[in-house]
Formats: sequence, structure tokens, C-alpha cells
Amino acid sequence: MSSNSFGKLFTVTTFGESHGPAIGCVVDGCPPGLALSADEFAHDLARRATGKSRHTSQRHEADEVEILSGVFEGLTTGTPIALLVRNTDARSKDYEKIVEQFRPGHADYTYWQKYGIRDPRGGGRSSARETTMRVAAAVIARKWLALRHGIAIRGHVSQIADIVPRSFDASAIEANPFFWPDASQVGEIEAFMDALRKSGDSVGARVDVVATNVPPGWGEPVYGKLDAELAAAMMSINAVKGVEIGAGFGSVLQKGSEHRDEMRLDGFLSNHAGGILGGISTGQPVTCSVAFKPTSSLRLPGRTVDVSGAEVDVVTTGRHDPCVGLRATPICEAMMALVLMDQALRHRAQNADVGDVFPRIPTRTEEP
Ligand code: EPS
Repeated sequence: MSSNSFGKLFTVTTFGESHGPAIGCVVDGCPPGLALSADEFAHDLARRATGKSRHTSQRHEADEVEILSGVFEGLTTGTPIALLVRNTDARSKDYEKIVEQFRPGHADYTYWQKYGIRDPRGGGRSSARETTMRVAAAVIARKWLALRHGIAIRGHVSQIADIVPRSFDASAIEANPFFWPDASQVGEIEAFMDALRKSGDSVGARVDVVATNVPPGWGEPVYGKLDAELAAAMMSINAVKGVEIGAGFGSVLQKGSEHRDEMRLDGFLSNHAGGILGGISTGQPVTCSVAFKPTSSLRLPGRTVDVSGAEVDVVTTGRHDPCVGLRATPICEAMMALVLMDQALRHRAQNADVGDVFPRIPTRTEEP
């Protein structure tokens, strides 16, 4: 299997399966001299982890990061940083009944078609467990981006099935298990999720992520467009079926006079472009919205085929997420960070001598 690496100058390679002994990554290209310790990973890994509320999979992983290389006396050395997370709560017997069956809507079937062999335990490599290492690698990227450029990356869940926030309060997001920006709706969502779980079905969700303080000039003009790389990065997350940058598909309904972001010397007057023009950052917040499909591991019987070619009904038991989007905010933030970090280093490599170009419209931290 190839394509387990991401990024050109800040390169992350992940490895491991959901029920193997461990998952891990190698981060290559990190600038030397960045302070880094194993306990810095705990916060973001806990935000992403299963089992933090009754509304997610009840697999309880320790998710403890071991730094195997690339750090000496608390500082990155510029050499590859290898990170390891041991799997501590895999329960492979949950998968015995479906070893020979393909869950409809799951990668079971396509992995079989591609490789002629698959690790069925927890979905093997196709499991969302892999995203642990993206979040871990992004802890390093986020730290460098914040220290060097004051960049902050924040996401929230902006839709669960047909429920949308009625208001937005940034301080509410981390205070409920849904990354939801309107505290007044948490009870309603809890009741919705409880009923969904009892029904055995699943739903989709949308996650919005914003990076502020991104300087103008990041991104490359043709194949390395910042928005193209963001879209690819978000699309590489398990269960993602759609990505929008800025006004996204809404742009279809806008007139040019409405969509264009007019400019004044003290700032842009709107941000329909999502902070990116011609594939290059404008200095406005970079905004991205990501659609997650409903998960496919359901205990409701579904029609499928098995490896012997028989038509059968499949039922998935075990510990699963009724809405995988509920855990996806830190993952989307991580992919935004990895893309920005890689583009930052690429910009520095080619364009550091350009410096600040006049006129420079100030970077806003808030949307107009
Ligand atoms: C997953 C199924 C569950 C989740 C897992 C993703 O795993 P298992 O069947 O082994 O209990 O818990 O997510 C994680 C372990 C994680 O860390 O995100 C799936 O089908 O993708």
C-alpha cells in the first residue's frame, strides 16, 4: 500500500492498523529547536479519542504518545520525529462474524478489490483509528505555526443530521461532547443522539474549521494551490464526502458583485473566498467546511455479499460511532495545520527574500 505519506517539506508518514500492536507516524522536516515533550500530545488526542461520552464508540484507548526519535533534551533536532501510540483496547472478536462479509458503505469491499486480502480487525488500516496520528503530528505543526506566526486553528461541528446551531458562542464549543457552538441546544442533541443510538442507525455531520493569522502569500499557484491541498487533506479523512472552501457551493447562487471580497486598506470587506485567491492565502481567515457521511457499521441488517459470492445480510455488532463527525473537529483542525505547516515551509524555502510587499491589507482575526 503506498500513499501513506503527506506533505512535501513537512512530511508525515503514518503506519499501523486499528487492532495491531501500535499505530505511529514519522514526522520529517520539522525545524530544529522547537521545544517538544510527550505530554504536549495529551490534550488534542483526548479531544479526538473514543469513549469520552456515551455518544461515541466505547473503545477506551490510552492514546499515550511515545517520542522515539528526533527530540534531544526537550528540543526537536531536525531529524525524523517518530511517534508511537500503543493500541490497548482492541477487541478483535467483535469482527469474527463479519470476517467474510462486506459492510455496505464501508471500505471492506474496496480494500478486498484492491489488495485481495484485508485485515478485518476493526477495519485494519481503513479504521478512523489512523487519525490519532494525524492529530499527534499536527500538535507539532500547530505549535510551530502559533509560535512563529500567531496562527490559531479552531473548528466546531456546524450540523448534525438536520440540526444546525441557532447561535455561535466560541466558548461553548469545548464545553460539550458535540463541539457545538450553541449551549442551549446541547440537551436537544443529547436526546437526538440517545434515540439514534437506540435505533441502531447513524447520521452524518458537518465540521467547520478556521485558521486565523495566516499571512498572505502561502500556497502555490497551480497544482499546489492552498485550497486544493486543503480539499485533498480533508477528503483523506475517513468518512468525508464533501469539502467547501469559503462560500463553497453557495458561490453558485451568488452574483460576482456579491461574491467578490472588496478591499480597503484596513481590511477586506467580506470573506467569501475563504482566505484564498488563486490558490494563495490573502491574509484573511482560511475557512473550510467538511461533510461526514453516516457511519456504515450498523447493527441494522443490511444486504450484502460475502467472499464466497453468496448474497447475505450483514449485522455489525461491537463498539461504533453513531456519528463519526462528532469526533472529527480535532482531525479537521489537524489536517488544516499540516497543510499550512507544509505550505509555510515551502513559502519560506522559495520566497523568504520577497518579504512584505506594499500594500499589505492587515490580517484580521475575525470575519468581517
Ligand atoms: C472504528 C470502530 C471502532 C472505533 C474506532 C473506529 O473501533 P473498534 O471496532 O476496534 O472498537 O472505536 O475508532 C478508534 C478506535 C479511534 O481511536 O478513533 C471504525 O470502524 O472505523
